Amino acid sequence: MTDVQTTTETSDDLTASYDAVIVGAGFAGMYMLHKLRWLGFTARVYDAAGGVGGTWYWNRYPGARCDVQSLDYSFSFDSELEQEWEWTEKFSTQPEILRYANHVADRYDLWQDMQFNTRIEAAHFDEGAGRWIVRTDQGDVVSAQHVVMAVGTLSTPKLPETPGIETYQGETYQTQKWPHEGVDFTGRRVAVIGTGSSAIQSIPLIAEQAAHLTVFQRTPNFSMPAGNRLLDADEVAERRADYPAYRQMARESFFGIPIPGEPKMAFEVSDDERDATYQAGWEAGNLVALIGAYGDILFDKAANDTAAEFIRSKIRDIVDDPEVAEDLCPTDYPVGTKRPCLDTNYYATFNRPNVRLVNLRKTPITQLTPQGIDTSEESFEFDAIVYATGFDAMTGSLVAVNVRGVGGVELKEAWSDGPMTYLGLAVSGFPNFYTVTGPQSPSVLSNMMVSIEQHVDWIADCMVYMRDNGYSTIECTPEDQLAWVEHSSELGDQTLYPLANSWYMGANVPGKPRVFLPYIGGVGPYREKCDQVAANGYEGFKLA
Ligand code: N01
Repeated sequence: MTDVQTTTETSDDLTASYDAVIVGAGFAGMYMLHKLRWLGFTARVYDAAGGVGGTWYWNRYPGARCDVQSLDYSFSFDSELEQEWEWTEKFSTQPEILRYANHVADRYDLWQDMQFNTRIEAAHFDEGAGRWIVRTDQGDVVSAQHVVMAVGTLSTPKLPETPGIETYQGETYQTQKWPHEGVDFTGRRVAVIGTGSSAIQSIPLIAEQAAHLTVFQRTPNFSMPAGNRLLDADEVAERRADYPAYRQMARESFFGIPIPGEPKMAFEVSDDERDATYQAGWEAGNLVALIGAYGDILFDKAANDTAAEFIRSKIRDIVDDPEVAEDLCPTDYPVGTKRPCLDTNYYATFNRPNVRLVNLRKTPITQLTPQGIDTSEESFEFDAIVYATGFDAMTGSLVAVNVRGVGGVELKEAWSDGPMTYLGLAVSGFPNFYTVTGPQSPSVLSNMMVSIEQHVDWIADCMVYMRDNGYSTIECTPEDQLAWVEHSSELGDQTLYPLANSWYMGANVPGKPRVFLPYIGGVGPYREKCDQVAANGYEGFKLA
């Protein structure tokens, strides 16, 4: 393979030329392609996967489903699409979402401009031409005026750094790259490492199949029942009739999911009223029902404690063995500051005789062996190990590409102390380069569909503005970028998020700078800011 660090392609190597190269064929890349083509631009999408869907292409583990409700987690850009697609469950399964992604690709005839099994290795900005030269691992070298990174926020899987990991001889699986044909754990002794969203969804189903399941938990998570069910025809009809107004509320909301009314503060109400609100939130099966129940839960530790204690009391009610229940209770970070989870029978699974919880805070893993896993107290043997150990979130897939901007500066170097963006959309020194749902945008703190559509629309409008006004490059200024990064970080510091060792803080990847990665100003206000920037002739950008 060519050394991506040193190669600089010339225009003689080019195999094609586009207005835009789009990296990633998930929902962001698909909509970007559709929108740009509709506006008369040429564009090509590349994806390392064998098909569309992004995260929903890869994460096929048992129980994988979206924990934003189907009627919210779908495109709003075309009312016909919105009206014709039939979601079957409150929370869609991964296969159903993947069918939807394929339907979108068919419906808008996206396939002809998408190239799969192709990884973008490098993108270098040619200052003389004012264009990007993009190279794939399949030998394509293409030129593009714009590069749109639609790479996803949770798409670079992360394995543990455990000694001996390569010596284990049994079967290994990663939730983030699950085999397409599925896995049959019947009769097998299985380990799951990790207790984040992916583990919490898959553990109950693996437990039903396996002869024995051992769950290795480093940090317990707050999870609430999903209350999944089939959608009923009346509620679907009602939503369809009201979709335009509902979508508008979502766009103006804090999380990209409408929550009716202005929340009170937790201590403005009596203990009984608060408990009743939390109980209703627990039964609602809605990711933000509890953390959004009061306006101060993500900002005030005492308020947060009331919600956290409510969930801990539920865990203690559900789990029979008091010691296991205590091990499952998160105590060292505020609820909501690690991504909360929705589950189906997660805590109850630990009442099964074939399931054991190993608390790694008490007995850490010391090594993997050819047969299994050693902790400080015990040696375990397994037929299969499932790694549900997460991702190098938000920046991992952006810096994995050898992106070089003005002066040959590499994105990875520019971000060595943490990502620097303007609006989570653009990076100083990297003209005509856009990050869909990038760091310092609401992104992972929002309904991704709402944020994806907002970014794609903004980028497309920007490209039209450039075309109409005869500009060939756009680049944010370092001053405006710094001001945005500082603003984003100041907002983050006003919340409880920095108190957790979460992937939101980059804390799950050794050596990654500890900074709060998403923007917590809310989807609605953030959109207003982006619109204002555009309305003011792309304030904060240099156009040339
Ligand atoms: O990953 P995670 P995920 N030894 O990072 C543990 C989205 N998502 O794939 O917390 C032992 O949450 C780690 O422990 P700790 C969603 O945004 C959405 O589950 O670092 N354990 C943690 O328990 C989610 O947040 C959906 O101490 C180790 C786990 O592995 C995000 O994706 C479904 C370890 C990783 O949890 C990521 O979720 C699934 C080690 N060396 C995912 N290293 C839905 O919409 C890591 N861990 C439903």
